[in-house]
Amino acid sequence: MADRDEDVRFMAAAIRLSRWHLGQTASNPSVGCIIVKDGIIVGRGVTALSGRPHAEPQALAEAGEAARGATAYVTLEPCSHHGKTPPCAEALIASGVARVVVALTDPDERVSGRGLRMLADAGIAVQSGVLADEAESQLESYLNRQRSKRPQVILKLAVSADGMVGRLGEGQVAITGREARAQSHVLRAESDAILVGIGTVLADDPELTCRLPGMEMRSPLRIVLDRRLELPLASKLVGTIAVCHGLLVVGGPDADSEKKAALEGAGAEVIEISDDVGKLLNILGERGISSLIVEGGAKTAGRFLSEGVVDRIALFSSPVTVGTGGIKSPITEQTVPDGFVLRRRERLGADQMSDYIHASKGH
Ligand code: AOF
Ligand code: ZN
Repeated sequence: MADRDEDVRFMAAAIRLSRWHLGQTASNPSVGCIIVKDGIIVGRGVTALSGRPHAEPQALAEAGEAARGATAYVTLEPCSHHGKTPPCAEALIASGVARVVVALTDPDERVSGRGLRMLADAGIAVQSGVLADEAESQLESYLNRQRSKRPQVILKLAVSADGMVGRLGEGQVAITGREARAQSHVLRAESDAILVGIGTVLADDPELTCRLPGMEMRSPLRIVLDRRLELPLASKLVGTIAVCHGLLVVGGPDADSEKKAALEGAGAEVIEISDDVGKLLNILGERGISSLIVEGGAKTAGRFLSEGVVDRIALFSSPVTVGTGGIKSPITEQTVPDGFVLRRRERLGADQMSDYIHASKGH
């Protein structure tokens, strides 16, 4: 018997479970699946690291025979295509589950409704749309890529009380505190890629990894816009290639071949494209990158904003004052561009984080 409260409760649990691998499953979305028999969870699965196996076969394996007659809660429609693994809809049918509850249909053109139809044709009771809004915000970067073929671009800025992002010639200036830093590392852990301009690398020598205790392996793909391939081999970005998810250096078409060979020798991937943000986003979308943090500096941030490709802004504001020699932020809380709507504001120690989504790109 379908019980609306129970459906909402277990779907909420499946959505919480799916968050665990957010940012770790490209090009796949991180999906959660829970199998429930007589009100008890008998199986749980979340899309595995790197995207396979999918959530459902893992939850079914845990449930074993208990899946017979049970209800499966899945945050995204089970797939119907023979990809690198057999269709999850088939696995659900074979397991003998009586009912499948889904939050969202899968916009992937290989699926889009076929998974639900396969289940219904096999005599399984199917319901979709349970906690759809919550699942949509959990899967928003994947949905964004399915729609635009590009990653969701998240501009992350830490701005001082006097509207600065740093100070000229001083390397990294502490603008936000410990809590805000931890939050920005959670954002890194949950995103597929992170990008900076070469100016920031030369000034700050950032690592761009996730350094939360126990989550060090969750660093995103790091990307540097570096037209002339000036990235030093002694930089932290190059020095950490072996322990991270890689480093992509985006050079211009006339980049020096010796510098390219040296970077490749150090383990970086170098691509050469014309100075075109849109083109880079298309390439990242094709590679299955669903979320990209743009983390600096002011010039790169300004560029992504003026090209109109920013989908989301994570704006950290601090009470610290930078004063003379400050590098001006392209935006502050007072000058967020038209079209962005605030969807969350959080106090983090002495700082504040505002999460803005572009009205035309949100859900
Ligand atoms: C599911 N369960 O846990 C996930 C699904 O390349 P493949 O074969 O792994 O297929 C990728 C597609 O599978 C992806 O675009 C999306 O449509 C779906 N993801 N489906 O049934 C899952 N992660
Ligand atoms: Zn599947």
